[in-house]
Amino acid sequence: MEKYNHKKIEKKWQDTWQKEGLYKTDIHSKKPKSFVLDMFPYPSGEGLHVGHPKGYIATDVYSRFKKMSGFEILHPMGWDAFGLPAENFAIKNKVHPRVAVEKNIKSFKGQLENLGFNYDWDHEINTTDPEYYKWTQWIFVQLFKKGLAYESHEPINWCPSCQTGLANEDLESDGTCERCDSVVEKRPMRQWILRITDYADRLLEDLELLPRWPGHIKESQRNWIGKSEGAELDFSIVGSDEKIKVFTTRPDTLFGATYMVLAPEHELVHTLKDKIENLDEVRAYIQEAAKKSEMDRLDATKEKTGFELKGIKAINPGTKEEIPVFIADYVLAHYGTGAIMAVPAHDERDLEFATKFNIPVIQVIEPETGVKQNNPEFRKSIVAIVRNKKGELLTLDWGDLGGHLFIGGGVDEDEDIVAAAQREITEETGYKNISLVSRTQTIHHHYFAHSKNVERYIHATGLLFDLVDEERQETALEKDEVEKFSVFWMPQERSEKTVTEALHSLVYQLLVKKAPYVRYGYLANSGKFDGMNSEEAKAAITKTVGGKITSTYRLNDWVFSRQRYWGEPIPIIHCEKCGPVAVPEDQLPVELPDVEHYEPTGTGESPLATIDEWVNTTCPECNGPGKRETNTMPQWAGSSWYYLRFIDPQNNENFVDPKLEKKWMPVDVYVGGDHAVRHLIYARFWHKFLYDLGVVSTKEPFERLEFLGFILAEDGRKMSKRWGNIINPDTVVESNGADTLRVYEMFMSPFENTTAWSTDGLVGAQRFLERVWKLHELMQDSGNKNTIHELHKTIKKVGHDIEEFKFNTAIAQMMTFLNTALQHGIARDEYKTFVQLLAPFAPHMAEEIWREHLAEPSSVHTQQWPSFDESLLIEENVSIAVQVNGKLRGTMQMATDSPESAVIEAVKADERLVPRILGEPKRIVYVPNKLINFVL
Ligand code: ANZ
Ligand code: ZN
Repeated sequence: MEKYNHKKIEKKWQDTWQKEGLYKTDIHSKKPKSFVLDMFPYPSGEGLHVGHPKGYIATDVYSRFKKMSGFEILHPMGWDAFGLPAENFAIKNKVHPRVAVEKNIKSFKGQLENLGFNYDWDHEINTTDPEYYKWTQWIFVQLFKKGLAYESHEPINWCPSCQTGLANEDLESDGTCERCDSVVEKRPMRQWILRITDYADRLLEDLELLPRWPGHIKESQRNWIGKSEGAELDFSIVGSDEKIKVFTTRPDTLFGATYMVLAPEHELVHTLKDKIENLDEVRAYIQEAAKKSEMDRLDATKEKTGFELKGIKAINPGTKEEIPVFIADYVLAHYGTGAIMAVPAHDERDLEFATKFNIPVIQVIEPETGVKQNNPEFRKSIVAIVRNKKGELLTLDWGDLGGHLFIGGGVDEDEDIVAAAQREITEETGYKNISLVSRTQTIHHHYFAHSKNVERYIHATGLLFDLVDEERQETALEKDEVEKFSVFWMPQERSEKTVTEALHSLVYQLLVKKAPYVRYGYLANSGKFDGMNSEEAKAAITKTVGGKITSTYRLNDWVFSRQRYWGEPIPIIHCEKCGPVAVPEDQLPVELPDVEHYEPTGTGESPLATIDEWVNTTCPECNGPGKRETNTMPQWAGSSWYYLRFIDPQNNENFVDPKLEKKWMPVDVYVGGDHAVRHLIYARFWHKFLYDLGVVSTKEPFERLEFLGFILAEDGRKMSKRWGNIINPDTVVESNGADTLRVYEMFMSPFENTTAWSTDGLVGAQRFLERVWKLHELMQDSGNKNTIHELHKTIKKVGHDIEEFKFNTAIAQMMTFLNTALQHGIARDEYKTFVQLLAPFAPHMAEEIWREHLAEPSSVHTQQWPSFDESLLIEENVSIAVQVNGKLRGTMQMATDSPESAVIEAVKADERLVPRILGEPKRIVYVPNKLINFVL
């Protein structure tokens, strides 16, 4: 028999499949459907490296398996080809982006075809094709008509190097441009914005409808949406009808609001300018703030800055007192209402600011610690921290009784709290001369006192003392109690880690670290609300002052326009009389005109703005003169709905035929390894919008999501031109074959893991295939029972594992089978079955063996997936060692996985063993399939 030679077979079968139309999807088929989707690629000029196809191989294996299992499959491929990278590539290489994209698509397609994928190219789409973006524009028009697309002039992210506005989603976590790493500025400019925040709640809640999405992806989406529940409260301004609306998560702290802060961009700063006495200062500060990135503004390590708006006072609606109003850049314009009530006693940023500007700090929340007990005894107590001149703190080590604590004790009836603390300190440590530095308010502490076996609820007060001198007296406690603990001076940082008990560590935080108390508790200094718990007080205070319970989101509306050439034109005409008007639907698409220079203008205008004959048009409403919108859509527009177009890419009347949409949606499995947040949030948003329009039938587009791990270079780094470590799949296909590459990438590690490429691993995959090839020579007339048994196990496991995206263990099982077959021989029928199992992974080799070696008439890829026989899965007997008190007394033949009771029964029925096991055993130890031990 000829040696396995991938070069001879791979191209041959690719051509045959193509000719036979093997992978045509019958979109109207009556079979159950399976829509298997990859995150479609952006056809860059660099082509694919071996990491890229990993997901495509997985969907190819999966969809081949589904097809063999009786499903009609839709497994399409297309191109996400608008956007900055294509444009930058084109500018750099001095070719028109359209030409560059066409060329790149051609080479991508060639690379993919080399790998033997089962795409039906009749369903190919390209987001830059006017017939495609006509519908992207159509969706925009619908958004516009529903008020979900609006113009805004607010400052947005501007990348000075890419010369375009960017959405928050386009920034790295440090706030720089994801494309070029430039520091992004805030620049006020005219923008189109999509009101994605209207969908924030549903984007969040409907994650519950997605049990087959990985938890970490749902978590990233939740964090990105960042829902905060709280209230909006209005503060009036003295001598003005204007009000300052704040968003707060802590309306319970209202009585502690001793000042307010507006974001520098807040419009009230402008509205109130005539009253502001220090307007020059304020204006200069506003300009400074505009230059800072959001990350800088949020950076907690930077000193807080701001200016008081002199001449302006607000009224705290709780206390009715006048409080000052500041502008400061730690308040962001785009979060909540862009204004806050500041409560320095209970918020870190506010405390830092208040300390710097000498603003009063009023405690309004008494802290609560510990776990509430059922039937507690009430007490008053103190926690005292004594600090020496070296800054060390006095601690007691209670060992097993309570670990490390500061000094604690009860307060006697009528006893003064400070006196009680001094008494305890002297009693327990002997130190006499101390002076009070500071104290906390009442802390509500719940605990169970183990030593006394009682439940306690205490009102504790924390006190910090400085040690005046070392003078000590005999401790007053009886001797046996003294020995329960030892006294230590501990460096401050160490005590922070060592004293972990809730109450004591809180006292340390409040007094030594001077941290504000930021959690919930009981109200104080809050008039009639005193004594209420935070939870109740939030509702009660909001109601009393006429506020409103609301939520706010970290998610901002989607900045949707780019000042660049290579994108979908936004289908809007500006008319002096009618304002912005949508291009009538029958005039879509608005085609991207050819320009001489598609480089960004740098003025904040798109290059389209220079083409007068394109810009000047008539207003569809009044027939007066109108000007076309010259901004284009961001890269993420076309990919927000492309899966729908895959179903029905040629449709001229509709973006998808409604019947076909009902039949094929949702996507059954969606596979990708990037865009955990951005693309998936945008697509879910558009889908929900289309659902509301009644033009799609499902609430969510992607039923199941499989997230893949990347392939790194052999050196463990990312594959990149910069490191010169890129491996091109074409080279691997040439040297080892597509089937080898496919099997290797599926076998290298669990699908979701990121793994380094290994040439040894690749060679291992090739050996496996070569051995499969040679099985033919071992074919015998009749089946061997070991081989049959292993085969049925393999059918079961491979099918199950492919369904679960556990490709590596599926292949491992095929390897096990191969060994069994090599050892015991294989009959033709078993070989046939095995080749069917292999077919999704190594489609070329499987087809060659199937049609050429086994002379089967039709393609292996159209065969029914093999079924397994449960009865053949049962293992042969196993031999179980029978022990008495650990000594071997015999062996038993039992069916594999027999339950303990069956083994005991069999032992008791065995005449040879009975005399050895007299009497009832005390204990029986059973190790399934191995041994049973009777302990007498
Ligand atoms: C008063 C208050 C008292 C607050 C207190 C906190 C603690 P999260 O949880 O992240 O949603 N805030 C509101 N809008 C802001 C803005 N535009 N820029 C900066 N900070 C803003 O944060 C909500 C809290 O952050 C709000 O609740 C507000 O401060 C502040 F003891 O109001 B809080
Ligand atoms: Zn940039």
